[in-house]
Parts: sequence; C-alpha cells; structure tokens
Amino acid sequence: MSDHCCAPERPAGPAPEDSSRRTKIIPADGRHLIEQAELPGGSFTMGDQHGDGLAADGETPVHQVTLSPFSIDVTSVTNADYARFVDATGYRTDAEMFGFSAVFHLAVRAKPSQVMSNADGTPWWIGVRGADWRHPGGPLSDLDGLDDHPVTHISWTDARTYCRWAKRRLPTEAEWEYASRGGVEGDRYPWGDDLDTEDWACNIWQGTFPKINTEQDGWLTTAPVRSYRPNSFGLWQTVGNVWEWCADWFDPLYYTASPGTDPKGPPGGRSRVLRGGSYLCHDSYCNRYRNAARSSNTPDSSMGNAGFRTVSAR
Ligand SMILES: [Ca+2]
Ligand SMILES: [Ca+2]
Ligand SMILES: [Cu+2]
Repeated sequence: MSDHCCAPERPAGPAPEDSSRRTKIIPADGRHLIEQAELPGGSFTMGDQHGDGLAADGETPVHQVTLSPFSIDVTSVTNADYARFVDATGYRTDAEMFGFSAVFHLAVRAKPSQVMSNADGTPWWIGVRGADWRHPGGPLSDLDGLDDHPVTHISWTDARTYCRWAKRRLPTEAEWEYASRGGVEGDRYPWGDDLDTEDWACNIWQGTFPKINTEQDGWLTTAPVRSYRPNSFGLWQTVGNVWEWCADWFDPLYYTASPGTDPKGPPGGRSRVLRGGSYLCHDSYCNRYRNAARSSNTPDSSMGNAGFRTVSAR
C-alpha cells in the first residue's frame, strides 16, 4: 500500500506481547452519545460514475445496491467519545501496544530520539514512538483543545472494540457510501459534483503536497467534527478530515461479484476498507476525497488521519 498517501501500513514484525487483550470482554453497558441519522434503507448506485478512480482501487463496475434500514453517526467518533470508552474499560489501543504510530511529518511533536524512519515510498509519514490517540503528534503533543476533533491513531481493531462496548458496529462499505451520498444519485462529493475552491466544503490539502499547505480550508490536520456543512442525510465530513474504517475486508475486485442486497464484503482478506479520504488528500496525487473512493489498510495499522463512525448493530 506504499502508493496510498493516506494509509501507511504498520510494518511487519512481532505482535505486541499482551495477546490476552484480544479476548478481553468489554463491558456491555457502554454509552454512545453521538447523534445518529436514521436511514430508511433503499437502493442506490454504488461506485464511480465519473472515471475518477484508479483502476487498482476497484471503484467500478458501478452497480445497484439495496440496503436494509440502519442508523449512522452524524459525525466521526471524537477524542472525548473515545476517552469515555477508555476510561470505562482501560482499553489500550494498538498504537499503545506497539509503542508507535504514523504521524504526518509536519505534525510531528517528538524528541529526535522518538522519531523512527520514514515509511517506504511515503516519506511524509513518520513512525513516532509514543504517538497514539492521546498524543496525535507524538509524546510532546496532547489533546488540549481537541475534544471535538475526530479520534485518530485508531486501528480497525480499536474501532471495532469501541463499537462492541457502545453496542454499535462499523458500517459496511456499502452503508458508508450510501450514507455519504445523502440520497443524491451519482454525485462525486456529498454536496455535488464540484469543489468550490473559494469556499471549501471539506478538509483536504491546499498547496503543494507534502511540504506546503496553505490551509485555505482552515486546517493543516484535523478539524472539529462539525465543521463545514452536513450532507442531506445530516452527516458531517464523510469526505475529508479523517479516513473512516469500514467493517469489510478490502478486495479491488469485489464489485464484480458483490451481492445486490446488503453486501458485507469478501469473506477474508489482509486489509480492511477505509473510506472518505483525509486532510492529506490533494488531487495532485490522491483524489480519494470522494463518495466512491476506496482505500484500505491492515487491521492493526494506525495513523494520524484515520478514525471511524458507527452504525446501529444488527
Ligand atoms: Ca486542510
Ligand atoms: Ca471523513
Ligand atoms: Cu488521499
């Protein structure tokens, strides 16, 4: 995945020692305080109708999908939300267990001794020891003023564990795209087909990636979850800000054979779907800040530009 600007993979290596965490029973009395949109279900056209996507991402063939009703969070899970979960359970995230996470180079707040080597092929991603959800830039950073920003440095496993506590689940990839489209057929973005570069509707990158960000949209890294405007389903920032984990395994060929009703992804794989792009997206090299765009990463990977939102448990 080294060509994926937005999803540096956790390097192969020994797993952290405490494997018991994997089977820890998370108390079932969790509380999930994020406002949700109740969606009636129905049919929509899934995939890229504009020819925007890279063939390798598998955004086509365009196909009809019918979904059962579900509710979905109007925002991604915030630092304050995740803190409530951790306070209640003592859960330790993958980034904490491995001892490091991936931080965008301009966001690093760490001593030189805490800075590891760059990710292969993506020199703007730095492995930082002590970077985790409470320290998004590294050990010299904290969450001051970031309560209402999306939680980051959350692996797929960390996201799913939150969901179990909150009696929620991760959206399927089809649910995510349906929700992001807001009931509008075929559009490139949640608000339409065009980017207004005078009045930004999402948090991506302006300037020259990866060195100069003019921050015309207001933000170098994360923005508060209720920034810009919600789509017609009431969802904020599906596109841009942070990538959002979905439940499905990723397979670029999945759309060629996926079921037409409530598709749940392939039966197995090595990486999990990520949707929506992030504050690092820029069409000079990565235009995945679109409804149809697909990416993925291994389930234990974490980085400063990926989080999640949840849907109603089945
Ligand atoms: Ca930005
Ligand atoms: Ca997003
Ligand atoms: Cu991107």
